[in-house]
Amino acid sequence: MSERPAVAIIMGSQSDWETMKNAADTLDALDIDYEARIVSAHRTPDRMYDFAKGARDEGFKVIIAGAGGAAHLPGMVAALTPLPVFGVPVQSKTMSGMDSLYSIVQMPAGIPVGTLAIGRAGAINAALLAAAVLALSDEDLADRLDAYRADHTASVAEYPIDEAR
Ligand code: RP5
Repeated sequence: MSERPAVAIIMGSQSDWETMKNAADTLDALDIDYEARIVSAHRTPDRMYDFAKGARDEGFKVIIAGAGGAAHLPGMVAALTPLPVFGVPVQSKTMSGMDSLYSIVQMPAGIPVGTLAIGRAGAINAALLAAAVLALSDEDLADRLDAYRADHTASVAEYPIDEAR
């Protein structure tokens, strides 16, 4: 039997996938298995409860949860599982994601959600944080993460160029 993925990427809606796919692409680049699921706190609360309660037994080690608007998914899931939860505020149309950010970031003491930036940057960094957590007990992954970071550094030119030319 093949091992279950270590990372779960969950999101409140299909419409969040455009953002959360950036997390998936980053995990792909690091050769980390993941499973992506739509789990809505308010539209599929039973699915959310079952997922969160069973996540550790399913073999997941880290959960990346993206949601927008009244984004209670990451906090609700964090309340139901001991696994680390990284929350990604999805950029909403009405408030540009500030509603999502505030909904996720201000958890009362006792139930943490590691909150990332709004949108694409947050999704990518959530994946990199998940990788860093998993790399603590996986030397091969630690090497891949070092290489990824070295590539990132190498991609930055020392001098700016005039792109209009
Ligand atoms: C939230 O409502 C989702 O996380 C999504 O960001 C937002 C809008 O959802 P849709 O109306 O596009 O399904 O639950």
